[in-house]
Amino acid sequence: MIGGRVLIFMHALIQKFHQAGQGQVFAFFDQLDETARAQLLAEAAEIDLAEVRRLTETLLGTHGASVDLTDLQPADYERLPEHGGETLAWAQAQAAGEAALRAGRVAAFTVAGGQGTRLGYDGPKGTFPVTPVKLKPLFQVFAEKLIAAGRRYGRPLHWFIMTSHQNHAATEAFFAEHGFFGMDPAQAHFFRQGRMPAVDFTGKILMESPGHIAMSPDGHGGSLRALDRSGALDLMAQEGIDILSYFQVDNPLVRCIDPAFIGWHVLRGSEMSSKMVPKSHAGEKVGHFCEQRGKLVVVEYSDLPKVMQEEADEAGHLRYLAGSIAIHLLDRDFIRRMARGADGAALGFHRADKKIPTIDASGAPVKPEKANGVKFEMFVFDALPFAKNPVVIETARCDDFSPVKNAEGSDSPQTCREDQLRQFARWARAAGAVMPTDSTGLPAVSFEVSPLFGDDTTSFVASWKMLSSPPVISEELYLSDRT
Ligand code: UD2
Repeated sequence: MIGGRVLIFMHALIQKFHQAGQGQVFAFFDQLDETARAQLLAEAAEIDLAEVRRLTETLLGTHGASVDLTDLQPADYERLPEHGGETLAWAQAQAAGEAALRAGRVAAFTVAGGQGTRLGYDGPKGTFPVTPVKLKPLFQVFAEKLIAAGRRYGRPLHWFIMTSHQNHAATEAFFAEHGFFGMDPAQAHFFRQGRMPAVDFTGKILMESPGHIAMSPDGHGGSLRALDRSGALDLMAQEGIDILSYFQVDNPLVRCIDPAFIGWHVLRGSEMSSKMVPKSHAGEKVGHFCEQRGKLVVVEYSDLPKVMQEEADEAGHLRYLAGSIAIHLLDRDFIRRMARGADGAALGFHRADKKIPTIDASGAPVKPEKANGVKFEMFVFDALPFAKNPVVIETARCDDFSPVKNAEGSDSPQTCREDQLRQFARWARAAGAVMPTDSTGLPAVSFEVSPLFGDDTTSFVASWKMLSSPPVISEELYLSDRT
């Protein structure tokens, strides 16, 4: 039985869609059973029709050429000491970051709502087995890094994980099945990101089936709204946490908690900070840190013309060298401001033309062979121009970035496995172990180090020295938790 209030809500909602010229969403409503009707109404209620209209008006006419490239300059960044940065400033940053961590001001945040289509892996990407010996899933690598950081600074870290509608239940179940990888379950917080409807090229909302709207995740930029809506920001406030360490689910090398980075952010009074690596080649598929009329912006590789990507200075160095590897720090109050669009500070949407499975006028499924519509996504780095005192620091690629994106070739499970092996080999050599490698630093043996044994050179060497008889690394070896 449908109650009177529900009926009024239902009619009002359907009428709003008709008035907005989106009546097709309910074309098959009368043929649906009660459960399916309720589901469709719930999906429709998620949609902000005014937002869809605005996006249709602003983005659909332009065929995606909406990125403003005028007055772009390469952005400045803090160089590592080995590339000319000031050793003292880095040491001060390290100390300030450690103090913030000891004071419990920092939490970790992973965006894990993407669909991992390029990898061709069925399941939440964070469950992908990634390490060279133990085949630990990505989520376990991050969990252990966070436990290690919690022990080091005497403050267990909270970890926020953004999922999508599609992978939320599977992600939560995976953590439960694996005992949260040793983390206190009370420290791990999962929430779903928002969704946006896909539209055809005239702005009509597409249906995936007669009872379902074609909805898709609203991009990692949707994380700012989702952090607010889910109560994550309130929890941070309660716990005295004001800085969020943001990273992507696809990168097991990331230093989830990096004291020097945190220190730069704190000492500069920055509201949002980012890490860069010098691009490996002109066309590397990363964003470009640029300055535009006094603001820091990131221009995605697909939006920066090839001539600019390849532009070099007199010495032959790439001008647009600073690649964004999607590692950021964000202040809690800044996230809230962006999420609520306070003072006009709000993320814009990008359009992506896609083949979107839909239905025809009779309700029969249509599998398009070319792009038939548009998905709308927000990007988190678009928050940078709104941030006060944003700072970009350089990081060593080999210690922070080796993502798993493609099934084969670059950024694949194999390149990532090899980069992990090289890192473990560097640490072992720094501790004095004999470790034969090839000219790229790749060891001949399979060797894996638990983050609980060591997660950087200093912690590895300290643990190694405490071993009563350090092993000879001549065959497959796994160094587990020292405690
Ligand atoms: C991203 C950056 C690129 C570079 C690169 C580094 C964009 C547009 N580009 O490229 O500049 O920094 O990463 O690896 O971001 N995600 C969600 N919800 C969504 C969409 C994505 O949580 O709706 C997550 C996803 O799970 C992943 C991350 O965001 O952790 C990156 O997503 P991607 O794989 O689409 O980004 P990519 O590789 O195109």
